[in-house]
Amino acid sequence: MTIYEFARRIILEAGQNIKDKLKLELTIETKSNPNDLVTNMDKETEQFLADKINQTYPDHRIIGEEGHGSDIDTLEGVIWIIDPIDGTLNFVHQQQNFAISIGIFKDGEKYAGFVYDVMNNNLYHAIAGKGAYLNDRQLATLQSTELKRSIISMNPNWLTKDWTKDVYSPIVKDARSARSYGSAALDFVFVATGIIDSYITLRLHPWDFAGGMIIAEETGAIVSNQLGEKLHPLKSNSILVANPELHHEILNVYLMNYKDELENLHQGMFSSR
Ligand code: 2AM
Ligand code: CA
Ligand code: CA
Ligand code: CA
Repeated sequence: MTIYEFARRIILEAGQNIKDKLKLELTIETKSNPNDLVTNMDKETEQFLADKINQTYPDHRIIGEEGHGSDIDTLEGVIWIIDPIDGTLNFVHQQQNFAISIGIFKDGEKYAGFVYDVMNNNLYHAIAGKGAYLNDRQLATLQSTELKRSIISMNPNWLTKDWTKDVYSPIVKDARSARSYGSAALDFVFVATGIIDSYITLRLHPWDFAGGMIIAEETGAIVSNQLGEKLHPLKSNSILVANPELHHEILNVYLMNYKDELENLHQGMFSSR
């Protein structure tokens, strides 16, 4: 079995575990603020995946949102970057619209990405260089779109803060429409399938973007930070993902008007993971 086949098997098992336990009562704790939640399912799912990986590949390394690999700062060998539940608020409030995300890197190179929309039984997956799939269907290369004919995804919170509303409201204003799904991993794969044309957000961690980035890039999406720079698999960053023409338009016609402000923001926000 390849690492890809193994990953596909355990992410489906992890999703089944979540479905099996959905009726049980959750233990919910807060993290950085009262709206930043973590449940026992987040922790149990990360531990389930880590145990499986450790049993089969003891030399692989694991980074997860809920605590695995917080000391990892180099890229050699095989690294699994895991978000056990992306969209925890959706999980708690809706019991849907969340995903398990896994990105696998070999010596710093993309190897495979998985985003599993558990409640819809939709597994988005890709091996780098071999195309992206939704279940058994290969995803088409993205068509170019202009902003005025595009649907973008953005958390409306960015439009409520004095220091970000000037940057982002012109983009929302000029787009055909905007959406907010509450799961970064799903936003990436929605760009990959063409459900949305761009996803724009100011702060993601490696586990939020690792799997989705690998899938989206296989459909021709451009994934960068909001200064147009490549993402590092171990570093938090801002995100701009879109088809190539739209990525160029949003970056150059909109974000670069706020280049100095965005540069200052990045210097302040991303000194650590
Ligand atoms: P999570 O559900 O795994 O925490 C929701 O707006 C999206 O942003 C989700 O993908 C969520 O991931 C992520 N997110 C939520 N809170 C965050 C925070 N404090 N910092 C960075 N990403 C966050
Ligand atoms: Ca979280
Ligand atoms: Ca996440
Ligand atoms: Ca999470």
